[in-house]
Order: sequence, then structure tokens, then C-alpha cells
Amino acid sequence: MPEPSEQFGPIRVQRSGGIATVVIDNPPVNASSWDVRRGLLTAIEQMSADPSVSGIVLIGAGKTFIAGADIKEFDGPLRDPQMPAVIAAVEACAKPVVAAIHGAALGAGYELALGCDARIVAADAIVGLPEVMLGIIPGAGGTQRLPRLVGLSAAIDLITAGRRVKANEAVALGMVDAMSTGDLHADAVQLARSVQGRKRRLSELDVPAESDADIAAAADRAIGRAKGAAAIVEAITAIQKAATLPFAQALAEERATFQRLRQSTEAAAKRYLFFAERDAFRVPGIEHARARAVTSVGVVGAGTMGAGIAICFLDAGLPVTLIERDRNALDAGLARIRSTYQRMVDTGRIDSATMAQRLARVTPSTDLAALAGADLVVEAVFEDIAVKQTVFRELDRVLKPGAILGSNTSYLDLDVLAREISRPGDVIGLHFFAPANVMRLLEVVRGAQTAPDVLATALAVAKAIRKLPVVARVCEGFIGNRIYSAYRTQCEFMLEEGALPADVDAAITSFGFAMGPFAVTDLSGLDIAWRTRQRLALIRDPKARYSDVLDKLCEAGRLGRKAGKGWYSYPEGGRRGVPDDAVRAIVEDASRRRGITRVQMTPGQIQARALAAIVNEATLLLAEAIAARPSDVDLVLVNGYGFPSQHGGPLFWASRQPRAEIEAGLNALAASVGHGFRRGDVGKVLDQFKT
Ligand code: T1G
Repeated sequence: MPEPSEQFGPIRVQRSGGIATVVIDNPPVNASSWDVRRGLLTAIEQMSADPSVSGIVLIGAGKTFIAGADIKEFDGPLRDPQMPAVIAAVEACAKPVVAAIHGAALGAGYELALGCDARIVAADAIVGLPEVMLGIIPGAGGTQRLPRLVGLSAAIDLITAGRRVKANEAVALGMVDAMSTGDLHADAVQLARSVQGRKRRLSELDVPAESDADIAAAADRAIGRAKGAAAIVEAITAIQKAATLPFAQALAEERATFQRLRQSTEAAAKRYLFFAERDAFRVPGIEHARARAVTSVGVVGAGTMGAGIAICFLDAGLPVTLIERDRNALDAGLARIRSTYQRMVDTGRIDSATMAQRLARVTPSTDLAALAGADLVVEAVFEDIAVKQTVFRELDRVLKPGAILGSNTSYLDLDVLAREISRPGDVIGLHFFAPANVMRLLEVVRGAQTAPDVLATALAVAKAIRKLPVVARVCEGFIGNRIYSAYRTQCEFMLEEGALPADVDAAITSFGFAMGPFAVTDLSGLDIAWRTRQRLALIRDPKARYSDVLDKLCEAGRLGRKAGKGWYSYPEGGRRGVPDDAVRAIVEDASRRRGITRVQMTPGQIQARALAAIVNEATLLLAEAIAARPSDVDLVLVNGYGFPSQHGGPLFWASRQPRAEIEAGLNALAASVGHGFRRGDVGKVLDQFKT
């Protein structure tokens, strides 16, 4: 690229043969901050007025085009010039402007590109309008210009799903005009020259004709996905205006909707989670630790979890040695992996060649010695300490020095496992969530002796397998299961006091959870919690309140959906549970045995108690440093336990409620638990949140 001629803050201009290249240089992702917008506007206006310039190319410095508006600016009023003004200047410019896209052109970045006369992408580019993921809608013309390129129904699909579209598909969909053959800048300059003197303003194009049926179908699909997310509904409305309103009016209404949603609690919650995900990778105290190389992985146990874990590594391009105790179990594990990939082929997510490549990287064996060369091994065997200790002792014998031993335990004491072997520093918990190849969350459990570079390796591995790692210290249930257990216990107490499973589940789903605690337990099976209770019975404080309703259900063979009955019944093996009088009888009998007069509870009371249990337990484990920061806890509950993301997680949610209401919920919780209740210093935690 020629030498820079002008500089406007993070924007520099380079000229070559009549083409002015405007370079956006605002690391790390060229977010369109105020400085960038100001610099761009100045550069565009100057190049427009300069007779020696016949065309303009916009390109990003570093690894990407503009990855979007600067989300950090969204909590306050946005300073002028705002992106619509920059794009208006691009459209007003008489000379063709070409967007040269590498890396990410997302949100405002792609909207700027849509304001240009042509778009050319590098092979690694992704383009899209993911604003709904942040509780907002595109606010710089995306809902108006994209439909003019791809049609209304395709725009509805792309925007309401927040899709990030790879280069090939973007060309095929018409979202961009061309793919660079190699030198993106040179190809963009060539393109600018080839369209000299010709403007192609999308704002002047009509929306391609389409049947109302197709448009309605796309809107229905999007509504189906919305699950109450306001931004998706608002996006559909905005997009449809592209076909009904004059461009300028629809653009202004889009902007007004964007500004309104930007200030909503839902959008604030989504921004909080966005930055929380980035913070999760930053673990105090290991800044200087170097991750070990992981080029080969072993998975011990090919059950549902083991097979899913193996798929995570295969998807990331790593070879996996899969171990099972015998041939039958091994074949069953391989069949699980194969059928998962076959479903991905059948649904068009991967092609059969990719499936074959991934399966070819599996080495099945019934001999642990096959793991001698592995850099990392994850055990996913039966959740029993004695079984896991045996496996760890064996692994300690066969693995090479420097190999990392990961355990997928979801409850057990990792330090007990580590003490078993000669290299406790190489032990780490890698708690995947079912289905492991789908759920993004990975609880990384740091043992008392886990070495810093082992923790750093786990975080690097999490990034490589596209997981969201949250570091937890060792305690019963780590972050997620510990909080979920306190929440479920409180929900069971409410059954004894007057609620029924369907009342609690209805209250919880109306708060935004996809499922209530009793429907969830029926899905995962009541016997898992029952086993944990039996294991903990020896150390339970006999004076502490204990609800035995779940035990009674298990003793009655009501183990959940797999048994056709649990908290609900599932006639003809259906997926939908129906309330069952047998459960009501067991619950009412428990009240009688405890001398409790049953009182109808309102959905609000149920929500307050359930959320108080979550918030209180979260506060206790923060005080014990099980989690490093409140946002880590929120990430775990949102990404692993279905806490509604529009609330930002339990602690973010609580920080936005009147403190008196939170205290009232905690008081009700304390009263219901009684003896042994530990009240966390919730106020201290919530004070950390800026409101
Ligand atoms: N604003 C501010 N900071 C951002 C940012 C953004 N849009 N995107 C990333 N960062 C920071 C991030 O916090 C991190 O900082 C660093 O950059 C690297 O990010 C008007 C309103 C582009 C795919 O939703 O998806 O435009 O932690 O770790 O894995 O209609 O970042 O190092 O201090 O994620 O390589 C729409 C958001 C905005 C895209 C790169 N755009 N970004 O992934 O790096 S709304 C988005 C991403 C909008 C208009 C509307 C990813 C990425 P730190 P990273 P990465």
C-alpha cells in the first residue's frame, strides 16, 4: 500500500493513481468509536471534494474491517457524528466507494459497507448484523439496505438470527459483490476503478419482489426463535418497513428504535455478558503462565458425555484417542459420535467429506496405554470417586511427563483425585455440560495444586474448541451445580409450603427460564440428585431442614422422563409432562408430616424465593473465592443453567432490582431454611455493579 498522505485520528488516507484508500486503524477490532466516526467523515468529505480522487476504498488495518459500533460507548449518549451521518456522506459522495473486507464486518461495520457502492471480501471474512444478540437492532441502515440486496425474508432470517456469514455464502447470498483472489487491497482498487463514475446507492434500489407468504413465513420463523426477546420482534417490524415506507422515513424510525432499545435493561444485560465473556479468559495470577502445546487428546469413557467431549476436539481439528473398558462400550461410543455427525450432515451443517475427516481422526482403544503420547486426557467415566481414582492412578502410570489430566466430574472433589497421583499439579477439572458438543460453557476447575501453566492451557484449549471457560475453585458442585442445588432445594421447600411443581415451573418460566426446575430434573433424571443426597446424607446437619419429597418420588420409581414419570407423568412416552395427583399426594403428605399448613403462593413470591436462593449462594461462593468475580457466576448460570440472558445473570439482575425487594426475598429465604441458614453479604456484591 502507498505511503499515507493524510491522518484523521485513527483514520489514515493513502493515495494511488486517483484511488484514495481510507484505512481504519483502531485496534483491536477497529470498532467504530467516536474518533473513528469523526475521522471517517472528515476523510470521506475531503476525498469527495478532491478532484484528483476518482474512487475510494475503505479497508481495516490489522486483523479485521470494522467489527461493529464501539459497544463501550452504549451506556451513555452517543456523540456526533454518529454512523448514519458517516454513511450518508459515503452515499452523498459522487465517486464510487468500495468496502474491502477482511476479518469481521459486523453491525455498524457491515452497515458502512452496505452504504458503499460495492463490497469485496477476503476468504477469511465474516459479515453480518448480530445486533439482536446485544438486545438491539441495527441502527445505521442495516434493516433498510440489506433487504434491498437480499430480499425481505432473507434479511429477516439473517438479522433476527444475528448470523455471521462466511465469505463464500455472503457472495452466494448477494450480501457482497466479489471475493478477492488474494491481494484484497489491490482487488478493491481494481474494483473501484472498474466502477468509476458509477454510483450504486442501495438506498435508491427497490426491495426485490417476493410473495407475502415467504415474508410471513420468515417472520414466523423469527418469532419462533424470539422466546420473548424484544429486539427480534422490533427487528422484524423495522425490516418490513423497507417495503412499505420511504427510505428516509424508515431509516429514521430504525434509528429511533435502536436508540430506545440501546437504553433498555435487556441491552445493558447483553452488553454486560459480552464483556464478561472476554473477562472470563483473564485469570488473575497466571498472566505470565505459558500454555502447554496440545496437539493430541485422549478421552476416557465414551458414554454420552465422553462422546460429546470427543466431538468437541474433533471439530477443532485435533486427533482423539477414545478409550472404553471393553469393545462393546467402545463400539457404542463410536456409534454415538458417528450418529451425531450423520445428523449434522443430514441438516446441512457439515458435508460428508468433513464427517469422514473427523471420524478418521478417532483412534479407538480399550487399552489406556494407547494414551502414552497424549498431551491432554479428559476422563468422563462414571461419577463415582473410587472409579475415577482408579482411572487416575492408571493414567498417572501411562501418560508422558507434561501431559495434562482433566476430569469431567461435575461434583466430586478434584483435590482428592489429584492427591492420588504423582503429578497433582497436572490435574484440572474440565466440566462440560450436556450435550458437550453443543453447550458452550466449560467450568474449568482449579485444584489446590493445579499449576498455573496447566490452567493457562485449559483456557487456551477452551478457546480452541470454541468453549466459554469459567474458572472455579473446588467445592461441592463448583459454581453451577452448587448454586443450582440451593435453588432446587428452595423450590422443594416451597412445595411443602403450598406450591405444586407446575406452579413453581410456571413462575420460573414466566421469569424467562426455558424450563422450570422440576421439568429440568425430570429431563436429567431424579436419580442423579438422589444419589448425591444419599452420598451427602452422612455429613448432613440433622437439625437442618430437609425435604424428602424427591426421595419419596424416587422410592416410588418416579425417576423422571426416562421412567415415564417423575415430578410429572409422561403419557405414551411423550415429551410434555402432565401434573400427577400421585405427586400432589406425596407433596401434601410431606406438609402434613412436617406440620405445615399449605398456603397458595403467588408467582411473584415463588420467583423471589427461588432467585434469592440463587443470589445468596452466589454471594457465599464469591466470598469463598470459588468464583473470581460476579460476572463469572452470571456467565455460568446463563450459559449452563438456562438463566435468561435478557436479565444478564442472577447478580446483574439483582443489581438492577430495588434493594428492599432483594432483602425481602432473602428474609423469606432465611425464614424457610431456618437452622443453619448462611446469609451472604449480598449488598457488598451488588455494590460492585455500577447502575
Ligand atoms: N466494541 C467494543 N469492543 C469490542 C467490540 C465492539 N464492538 N468487539 C470486540 N471488542 C473488544 C473485546 O471486548 C476485546 O477486548 C477485544 O475487542 C477483542 O475481542 C449501529 C449498534 C469481532 C468476532 O456484535 O464478535 O454495531 O477483552 O476477544 O475473539 O447497528 O469481538 O481484549 O479488552 O472478542 O478475535 C455489533 C462484537 C456491535 C461484534 C473478534 N458487533 N465483537 O473476536 O476477539 S452493535 C458485534 C465480536 C452495532 C450498529 C450496532 C468479536 C469479533 P479486550 P474478542 P475475537
